[in-house]
Amino acid sequence: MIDLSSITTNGKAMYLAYDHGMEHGPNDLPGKSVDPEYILNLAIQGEYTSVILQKGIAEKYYPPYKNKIPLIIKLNGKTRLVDGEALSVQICSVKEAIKLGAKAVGYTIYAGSKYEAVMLQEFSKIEEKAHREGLPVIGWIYPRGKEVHDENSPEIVSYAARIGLELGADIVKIKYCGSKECFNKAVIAAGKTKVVLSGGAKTDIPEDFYDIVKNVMDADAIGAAVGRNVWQNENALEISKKIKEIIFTN
Ligand code: FBP
Repeated sequence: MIDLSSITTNGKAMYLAYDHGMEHGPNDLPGKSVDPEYILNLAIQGEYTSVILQKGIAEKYYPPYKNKIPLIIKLNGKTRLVDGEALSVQICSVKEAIKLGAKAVGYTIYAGSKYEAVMLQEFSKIEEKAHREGLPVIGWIYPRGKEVHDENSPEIVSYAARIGLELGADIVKIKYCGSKECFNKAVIAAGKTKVVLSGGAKTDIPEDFYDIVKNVMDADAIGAAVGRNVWQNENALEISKKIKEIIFTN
């Protein structure tokens, strides 16, 4: 088993996700959140167990923060400017990620897309290389495609979790399926692969998001990777502290 201690604290994970500039575009980065330095400082002050970046931001902004907050590099990416079935290809190697200071790597698989074979294969190769170096691999498993009618349905979320286990991911990052009970089924389906929540779009009020985090922790997830629900809010630090309290002392 790969050691997860460099990206967890007491076995719990609280990741600040910030790959949205590529995935969604800067419209999703309001106010101060467009500045990577603001995010890195927030990750430190909010005592996240890691920050998730794409390689470009890591290269230009991460060096002064290297010993202050662990880094997870997302190895693939896509923009929202392409129509049709989702394909996210590798844009950073494991070697490059290690050079940039990554303590773990992540990769998104759109299971159900007509291109899923490309992503399954790339993921496997990445995993082999990362594990050889002792680096944990996190699978963002997001079923998406013609046959996936509701990517938040309990069945699909459990399926995503199971894909992570079958592929050998150390951690699987999955969407919320609506309740503690269905999320627990997904955690069970993931077996020895650890599960973190993929935060999702900003909720109307932070309390609704706290309830989601509470439910996933009650469902035996190890934590959450959160982006928009934190830094799209003006009081991002306060929200981070609350999330931390739920993850670590729930
Ligand atoms: P959020 O907490 O903002 O949902 O971030 C999690 C994440 O997986 C990001 O890493 C990624 O950029 C984004 O969601 C992708 O969201 P989607 O493809 O569902 O729009």
